[in-house]
Amino acid sequence: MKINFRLKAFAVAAIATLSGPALAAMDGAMSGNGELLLNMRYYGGSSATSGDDDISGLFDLGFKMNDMVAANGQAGFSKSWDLTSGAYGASWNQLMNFVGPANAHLIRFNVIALDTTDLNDAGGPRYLTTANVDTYPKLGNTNLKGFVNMDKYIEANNSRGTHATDDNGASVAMPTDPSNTFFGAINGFGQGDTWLQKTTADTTQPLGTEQNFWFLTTSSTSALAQATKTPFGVDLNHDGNIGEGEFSKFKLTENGVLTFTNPSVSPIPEADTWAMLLAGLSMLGMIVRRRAGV
Ligand SMILES: [Ca+2]
Ligand SMILES: [Ca+2]
Ligand SMILES: [Ca+2]
Repeated sequence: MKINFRLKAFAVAAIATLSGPALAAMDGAMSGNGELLLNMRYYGGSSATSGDDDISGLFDLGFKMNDMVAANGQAGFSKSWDLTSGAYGASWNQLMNFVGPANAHLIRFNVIALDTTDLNDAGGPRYLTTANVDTYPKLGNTNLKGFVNMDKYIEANNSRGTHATDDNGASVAMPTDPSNTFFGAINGFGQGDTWLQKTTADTTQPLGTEQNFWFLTTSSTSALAQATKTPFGVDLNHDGNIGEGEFSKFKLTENGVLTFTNPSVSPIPEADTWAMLLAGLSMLGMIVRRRAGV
């Protein structure tokens, strides 16, 4: 499939060259290696799309899916983003001022990355998403392939806000903005929280929440089989699973700081390490005693 992928990448590059300088700064699903994208959304009142009290924001984090996947399992790996300045600042301020301090705790966020190339191959389509569950709920390969329409939201936003002028920019949208730009009505129906009702888990949480992060891909070409769902984390106790205290975390604060953190190895030796140390010491003692002829 490597050759196939290269051909596809070449075709994409050729098209971009033909159509002049590309404004698109967010790498979406067709890039084969999408960037991490932060979504924020606030729905006022009882409707996500009416009342003129709804807003969403989309921030291009400028970090690629493949780099993120490579960092999975690396103890102590972390990254952080300041959303209050540079190409992000205007969108951050617009969204926070619109919502107001009293309702800031109702803003929800998720982080995603998309790759839909080789859609019909096992392990072809790949997605990263926050989902604050320790065990991912049932998710079939068919549902996962349905994530494909999430890319319409990225395409629709790629010429808006500072995405148009900066490698890693930001934009905000309201229900009155062009179709698909608003997180609450992507592709004209449903909402972004559950990726058009396909993720089977809620991928957004309120600001301040430490969210788990997941790598999702198709397990096989069987439509009915369960998708492969891999949590980001570090297997600190080497039991082959990511359990309590071992999950990587995405967190966005009301101050505009987004962090991703892998758990790090504890500097304090664990019980079995102490036991080994003691065993070593007592063995040394025996050797010393034997040499001394005690
Ligand atoms: Ca509303
Ligand atoms: Ca970018
Ligand atoms: Ca473990």
